[in-house]
Amino acid sequence: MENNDKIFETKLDFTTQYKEACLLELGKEFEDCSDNERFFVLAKLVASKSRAIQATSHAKDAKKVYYFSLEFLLGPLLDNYLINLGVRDLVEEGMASLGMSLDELCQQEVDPGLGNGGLGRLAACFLDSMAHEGIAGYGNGMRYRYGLFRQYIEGGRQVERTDNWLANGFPWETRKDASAVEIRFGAQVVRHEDETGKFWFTQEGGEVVRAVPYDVPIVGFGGKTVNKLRLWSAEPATEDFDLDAFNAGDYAKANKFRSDVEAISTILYPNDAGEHGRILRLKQEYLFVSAGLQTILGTYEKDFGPDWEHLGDHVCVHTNDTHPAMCGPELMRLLVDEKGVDFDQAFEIAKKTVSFTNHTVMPEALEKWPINTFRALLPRLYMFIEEIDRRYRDGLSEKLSPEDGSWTDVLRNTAILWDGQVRMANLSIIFSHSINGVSALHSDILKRDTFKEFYKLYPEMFNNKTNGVTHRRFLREANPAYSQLITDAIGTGWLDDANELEKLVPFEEDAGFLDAMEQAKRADKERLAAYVQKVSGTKLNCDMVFDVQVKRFHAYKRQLLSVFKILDLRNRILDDPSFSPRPTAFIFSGKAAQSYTFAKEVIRLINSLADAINNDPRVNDKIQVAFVPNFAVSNAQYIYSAAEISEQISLAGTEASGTSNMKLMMNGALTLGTLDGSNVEISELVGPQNIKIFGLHADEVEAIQREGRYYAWDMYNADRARLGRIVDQLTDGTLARLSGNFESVRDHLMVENDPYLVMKDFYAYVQAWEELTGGYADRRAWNKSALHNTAKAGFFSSDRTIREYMSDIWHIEGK
Ligand code: DL6
Repeated sequence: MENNDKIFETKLDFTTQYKEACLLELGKEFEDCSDNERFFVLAKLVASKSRAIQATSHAKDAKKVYYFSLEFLLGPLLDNYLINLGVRDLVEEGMASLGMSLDELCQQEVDPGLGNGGLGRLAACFLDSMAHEGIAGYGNGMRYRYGLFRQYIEGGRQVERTDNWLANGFPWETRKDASAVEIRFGAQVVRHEDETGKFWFTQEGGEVVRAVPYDVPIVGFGGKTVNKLRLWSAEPATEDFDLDAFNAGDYAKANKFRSDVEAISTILYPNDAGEHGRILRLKQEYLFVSAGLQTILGTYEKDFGPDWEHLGDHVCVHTNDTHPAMCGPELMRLLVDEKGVDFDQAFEIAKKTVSFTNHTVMPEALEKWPINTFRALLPRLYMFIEEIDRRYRDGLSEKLSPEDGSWTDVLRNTAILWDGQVRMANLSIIFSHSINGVSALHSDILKRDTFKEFYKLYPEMFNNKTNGVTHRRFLREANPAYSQLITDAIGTGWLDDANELEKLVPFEEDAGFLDAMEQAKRADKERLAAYVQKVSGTKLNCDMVFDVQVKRFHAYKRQLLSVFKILDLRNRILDDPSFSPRPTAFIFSGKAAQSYTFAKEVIRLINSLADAINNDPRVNDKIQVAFVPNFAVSNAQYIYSAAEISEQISLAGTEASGTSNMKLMMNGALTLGTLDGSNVEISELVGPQNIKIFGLHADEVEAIQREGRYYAWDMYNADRARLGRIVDQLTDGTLARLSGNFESVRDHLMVENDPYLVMKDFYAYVQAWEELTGGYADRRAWNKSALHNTAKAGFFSSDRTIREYMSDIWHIEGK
């Protein structure tokens, strides 16, 4: 981009526009604005300039991709957009001339509370990459008033507080009242018939909600393409205020209708244990699906007229997991009821338009809704689902050969409606033309296990798209010092094309480069240590290895296995003070779902372990433990850049892909992992000398589970002195000082028979850790391996992943 194509031409141009914007936005001089106001004005200025680029980014007839996701874990945007627009240096200098540091200004930005975990962050990476690839790729999601929750640690426990992320406003969004649409719940379905016998249905009555969109610009690297993320908010569609109740002093009643409706977009993942929560969740899913599709059809009709037959040639609707599973039937409903398309044709159009990604093999995450709840809330939609399910059942017997098993057995696993439930994964598959997993191993498991009956019936629909992450955020932005080093060595081309990181390979023999890399890592470790001290009070020793496990807390991810290793090290140091493992700081971060008791107990366990170890002078010069509260995109960026070991230790066959493994390897951390998810592909790419793999393989896990012969007590009894001792320490007071023992964790292992085989993988894990850290003293060799990890990380850029979606699923060309 020439400088005069940029949003600010010179430093002076920037400061002039910025100061004017302060006056226009706030009626104040820059000097009189608070730091937060300064951030707000700058973000608004960048947003409005980005919107101007958006207006001319695509030809009218360009094929459009709509990425439907209940989560978009965006992270702070200002720094990222300045980088993508190519003006970060200029703005930094401009800010300095105004007496303020850009870094400090960026720290004013809060993480938008629009996501939760892996699938949500993946969606945000995909938005970045779609804009980078120059396609018209738009996000469609929900605008939650409150995020998941803010995590605090009190007495070692996770405490959840409201994430009021909108408290100071969100400068990136624009409310689009003119594009609001209506959504109807609980209507009466009325059948009409004319004298020729032609019939149709309408929906009458029920609760009508107004879905109002807020648009956020998505700025692609290079500043040529700006797309948008459309987020829906629920508001009452009709007069919502009960004046009589208000005048009678019943203010709650006066606002009841409004607050009932607004509840739909109040919070991400309402607790769906009870009927109320379930209805709210279903409303949320339907609202963003229907509102998004209504907009899509409106735009299409404006561009192409009512040529519905060719919708799938111009529009792709991609569904991120099962939350948007209603896209298929809702698209049919809109086409049939509102556009007059024939039922069979509408099904063909929906199938051609919609595609689906699965992100988990955990059974509890494969959504199901009680038919009664579903039908009462969405009666007309349900009619489409029921009819398609009926036709699927009808057609099945012809497709089955004798070796496929019985018709009933296949239906038991593949029908949409079964056992009083609407099964959203089956709904997604039956209404899509493509289903993909997110790593090679995961896609294989989908074919041979999770969806094996579907795979037999429709093998051509199944494909793999190994995840990726945006290296511009997770390397360039997260790790400025290392990025500068990379750019000095190989130029800036890697920002545009991550495969260029491969050009770093020759530097693996360059002692000067490796030393500089070590210095950059040291500075990143110090930056993280300062942050950890501020937020948790733990003072990390930067001479230690920084060994990191950051991700959601879940039993299958086996943070508990890390605890076992750390306790084992502690015990061995105490038993034999001459035992000298490589001094290591173990750093954890992540949230547990509010209702997931076991995962919350593991968080408490880690904090208790930190308390026991960090305060014990017999061990704390050899090991330390830190828990970083409130894991979010913003603080994750400090952690990834400072990490030296990346712990990826889920039980083989359980983690769909993982993406922290990619972010960490990019930043030169060496993976210590099982052959699970995309660790398998990382291992193939970097080679065995640059990764440490241990533990059971997925087929071995399957065999153990199939045979049912694993018995946790045998493990315990076979090694009471070491493994058994660790189990005992969960309940014998060793870790109880902060807030008591850990009976339920012990029961998970000994009563529930260690479902994620922690004890089975324990020895291999400790040995692998010792071998890996044993190599740390040879700084040259370690740094060489670390650099090799960065050099091979190009494959894990989400640009590559998106290009694969474009060519194989969406059939769309990029720039
Ligand atoms: O595909 C993104 C991400 C994977 O990397 C993780 O392995 C997987 O656990 C995660 N899944 C979710 C929740 N799934 N559901 N439903 O975020 O997806």
